[in-house]
Amino acid sequence: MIDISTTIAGIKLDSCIFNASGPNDETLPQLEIIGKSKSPAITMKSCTIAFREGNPGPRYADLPANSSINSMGLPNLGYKEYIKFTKILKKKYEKPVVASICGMTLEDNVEMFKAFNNSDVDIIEFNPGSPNTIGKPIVGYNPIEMDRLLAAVSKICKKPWGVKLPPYFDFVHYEQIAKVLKQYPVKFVTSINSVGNGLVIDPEKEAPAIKPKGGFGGIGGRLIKNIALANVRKFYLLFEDKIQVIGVGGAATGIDVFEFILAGASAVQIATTFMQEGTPAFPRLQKELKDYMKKKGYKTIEDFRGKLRVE
Ligand code: RRO
Repeated sequence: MIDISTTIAGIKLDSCIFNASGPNDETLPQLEIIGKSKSPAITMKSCTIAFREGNPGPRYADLPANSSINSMGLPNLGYKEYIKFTKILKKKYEKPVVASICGMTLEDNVEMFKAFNNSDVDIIEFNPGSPNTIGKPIVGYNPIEMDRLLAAVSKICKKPWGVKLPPYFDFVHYEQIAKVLKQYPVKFVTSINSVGNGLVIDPEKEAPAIKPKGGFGGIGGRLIKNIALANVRKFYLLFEDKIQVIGVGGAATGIDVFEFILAGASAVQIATTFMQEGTPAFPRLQKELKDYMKKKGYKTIEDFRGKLRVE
């Protein structure tokens, strides 16, 4: 028997492959589809204090080779709805529910974290890194601001929580952010958010593929897999397993998932793959991962997690 279960922030997941916050997890019917699927957890769209329409469309485009660009602009129903949804989801589906909090200000984040303490949510992913909120910088690139936010949140949050990070490219930046994160009771990081402010051009139309922000948007999927793997690996090494790493960014096959785990990930989320393939992606990736593990002679993900052979 090959066991691909994992434990994130002390919460057991039957499989290490679940949905990322973002695609098709904004409304209750969408979340119920995830509830009924083979995803071992239900992750919800990042929420704000109040309902947000998001950016004008088109705001998402598929790109060739399992990739994507988006500038959704944080469309969501407001956090109170997600607290209600969690109650319903927990009753109907026996799986952990993951909330994603993405407040516009420190005060907003404090209000939401307080409210989620008294909810049925199992895990909270704090998302200070959206690349698409017009007029807002990617907070994850500012260690001073991150420190201020994490100090406030850690005083309040009673649930197991972690931080969704934007991609880093320079070793100095990894070290700066890891130093901040290590000071707080952060159980995991989720790496990476989309690669911010890419540009996709349609040469026929001589226009960008999406409308908001003059066409600039977050790149996701296979195009960013190697950046995601590097981020997982670097944080795995810097945290020495004291803070877990959830990998996300371009996992489209079970072998991709294997690579993320080899780099050090304790679980892998899917975003573009889920967007493009829907719920059949979960059993497919599970089977592909199990088949590859069998071929390699591994029985659990701990047999090879982090054990990238580096000379
Ligand atoms: O809603 C979005 O535009 C969005 C968010 Br909050 C995020 O964290 N990452 C992303 O690619 N898009």
